[in-house]
Amino acid sequence: GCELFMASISRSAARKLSLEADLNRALDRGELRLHYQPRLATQDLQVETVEALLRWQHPQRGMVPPDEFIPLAEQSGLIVGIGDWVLAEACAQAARWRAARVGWKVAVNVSGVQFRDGTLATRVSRALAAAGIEASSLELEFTEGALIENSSRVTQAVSALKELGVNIALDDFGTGYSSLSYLRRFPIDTLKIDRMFVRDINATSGGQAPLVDAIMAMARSLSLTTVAEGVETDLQWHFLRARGASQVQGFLFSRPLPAEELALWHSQWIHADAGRITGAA
Ligand code: G
Ligand code: G
Ligand code: MN
Repeated sequence: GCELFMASISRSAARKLSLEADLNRALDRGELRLHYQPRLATQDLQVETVEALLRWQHPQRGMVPPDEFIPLAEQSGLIVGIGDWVLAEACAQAARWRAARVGWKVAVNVSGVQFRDGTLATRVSRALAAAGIEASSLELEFTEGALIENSSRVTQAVSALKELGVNIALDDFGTGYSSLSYLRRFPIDTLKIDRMFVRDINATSGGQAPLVDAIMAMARSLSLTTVAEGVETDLQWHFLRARGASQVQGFLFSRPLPAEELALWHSQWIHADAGRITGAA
């Protein structure tokens, strides 16, 4: 017999295995955190919604990026427990913001794996009740990948969430299978335009982005709220405002931050930066 060995493959497989073992304990050990990134109304650049983004502070490896550990959590099924924690934590944060008279809604990313057992709506309504917030304060972001399984279970789960009064957003729109039938099959409120398209605005000499135009026109005719992701430059922001995007999100405004830092960012924002950016238009 003959065996082929590649050190690089074996190293990445070993890292994966060890990360997976550690991820098992990360929740109990309090190593998971949520950072929050604002989504601002295009009209006045006030914060409308804040997206919760998971972070893992590994005791030896430092910050492990979600792109690396979320797929592991999905494969192992750990994402269900982690997802419950994210929901509980994000709802508790929304309750704190409400108590502080900050009316921000919170958006939570949901993995397709969290649909599998058909209990998502129950879990979500439990998280809302535990935090004492209204369903309308919560938005759930699904990727096309999460919805691709064409089963009545997925359709029912999304409808049940909608009936609770939760807002439904389609995340990373245009990057996956981009089947327009999702827009018919699911009661979607919000389209999040992937940052790949937003990047096109800067990539072309005239600052053109025909796909952004097309997505915006479609969203308008379906009365969907639009959120442009990955806004990094003034040019992108001006373009998106001219095209009537409902909300903007990206490093131009703020990176994802821990809740306390977001509060500091916000006090600066309302006093100076929002005026500077809108004024520059
Ligand atoms: O900051 P960013 O690196 O946070 O996130 C990378 C990816 O991880 C994004 O596609 C985002 O949707 C996903 N992600 C971040 N937080 C969560 C979460 O709580 N649950 C799920 N399922 N995905 C998340
Ligand atoms: O897939 P999802 O939209 O949930 O992912 C959000 C991801 O996008 C997070 O990783 C977040 O850190 C990242 N992100 C947010 N704003 C920007 C931005 O302006 N530029 C880039 N490159 N990434 C961003
Ligand atoms: Mn998202």
